[in-house]
Amino acid sequence: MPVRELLTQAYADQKPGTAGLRKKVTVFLQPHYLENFLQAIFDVETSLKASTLVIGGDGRYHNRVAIQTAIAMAAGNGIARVVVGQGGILSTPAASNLIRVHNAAGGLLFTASHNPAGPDGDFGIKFNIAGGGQAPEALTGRIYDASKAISRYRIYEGANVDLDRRGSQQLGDTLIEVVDSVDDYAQLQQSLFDFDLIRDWFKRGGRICFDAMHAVTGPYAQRILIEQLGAPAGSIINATPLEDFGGGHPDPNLIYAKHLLDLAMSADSPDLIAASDGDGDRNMILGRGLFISPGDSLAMLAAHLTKLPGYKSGLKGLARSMPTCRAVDVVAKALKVECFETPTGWKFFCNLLDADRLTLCGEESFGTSSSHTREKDGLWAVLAWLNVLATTGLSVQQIASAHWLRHGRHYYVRHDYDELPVATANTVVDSLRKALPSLIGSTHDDWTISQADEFSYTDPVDGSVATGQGLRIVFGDAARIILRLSGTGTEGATLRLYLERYETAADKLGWPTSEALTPLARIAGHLVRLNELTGREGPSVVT
Ligand code: G16
Repeated sequence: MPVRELLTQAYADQKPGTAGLRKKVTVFLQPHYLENFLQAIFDVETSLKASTLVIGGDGRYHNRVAIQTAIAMAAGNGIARVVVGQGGILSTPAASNLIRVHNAAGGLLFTASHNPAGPDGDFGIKFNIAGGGQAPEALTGRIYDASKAISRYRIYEGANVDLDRRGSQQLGDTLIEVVDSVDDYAQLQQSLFDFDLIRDWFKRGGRICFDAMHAVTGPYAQRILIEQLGAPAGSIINATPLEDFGGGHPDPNLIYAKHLLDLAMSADSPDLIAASDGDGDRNMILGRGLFISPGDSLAMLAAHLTKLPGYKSGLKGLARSMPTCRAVDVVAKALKVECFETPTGWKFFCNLLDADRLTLCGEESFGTSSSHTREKDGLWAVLAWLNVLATTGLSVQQIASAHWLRHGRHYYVRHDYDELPVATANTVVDSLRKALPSLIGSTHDDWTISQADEFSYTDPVDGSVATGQGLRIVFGDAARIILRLSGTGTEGATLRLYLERYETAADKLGWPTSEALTPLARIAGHLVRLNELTGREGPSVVT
């Protein structure tokens, strides 16, 4: 019998973080490490057996090997049907969409998102559920518990599926279908945006530079931007997906994609400059002469969204994660639609999307998406901006200036302290948590602290409660300082400090962001004492 049950011993460190299990490749190379975690998923999510499972990854080092293992284990566990992206490639939003298109019971996504790849880089697994969203915490908790108790796993021995040939193959009782990685995703985007109008915009000389960062979005951008929308051939850079992402860090922000900021500031800047990350769910947006922060991008898209074909019927609601700046709240108020503040992690939006209470949502970590899928969607955001430019006939700069004049401007920055000893990170959080009650009512410069607490969230749909979701110091509408522990690092602990300042007066809308936030950074220095308690001179990364 090719299906065998093999004995194994559990690993204790398979607790999924904000977006699945992320570890160094070397950790995943330990004997049975991947198999144990996959078996925990198959043991817990029994609905997979009679149904379809979608499998794909962002093409990073170890992707193909892991996908062969996952297919062999799906066959070993009697899954009825597996749909896998050709070459093992599926961007995260494309995989979420495929789960929906095929009415699958779930999907296995092999990615460590924006983290570097290669033999010394990172690897990861995300389990998405029926409907396409990330597994909720209760489920990942059960998978983690099962992973600690594993003593055997089931695998179809000797399987070697041809991942490059589209079509069906049989593995025991399991049907394996290799599908085009882009088709369904491109079709979905076409149903949401005015492709004719965008094509005309390119014909009239509109220019884009999209950086695929040698990661998964290359083939998606090539098909949609070049082949379907007629953007000039040179509009995509770093378009070829590479196993090590070309040695780069496919995290589109002002540090790792500084060349895009330089391009935006140059005399030859295209109208729209954009990038996506390793697995295609993040986006970065720049216009001629300016960077649009993720929170601003969310707010500006919210203000224009109903002009786009897929959203003409109106907005059900808007949402942002707690540390994301409150620009979208101002738009929601003006549009008289509900605005939700959720913990960090896309899964928190999914319940609201499934309950039809949300149309658009986003996070400060360069994630934006809508009700069309259950993951953040990098190329979707780029297409939405293109469609807004084509529909309004305005430039990014004009859209931003008019937006700030009408709604005010939220200056925003994030300071990351990476790879801290876990105990040090906990000391910083614990000492601020203790100090919070005494801060309420105190005044710093011209700002008075109106609220200081630890964010917890009661899901409006199912009533579940998420506690310990970040510490916040709120100065009314004027400013916020937020501190939270990242859930996606693979080494030590990462602390994130977020600074937000709101201005409405016309003469205060054009400051450089770093200048606008200098006083708040000084106040955060006193209150949070990050440098003092970590012994660092400053953050590792400022975005
Ligand atoms: C993941 C999650 C996002 C989250 C981000 C950052 O994104 O899907 O919801 O905002 O991590 O999380 P943290 O601040 O905890 O590191 P991705 O793109 O890494 O999958």
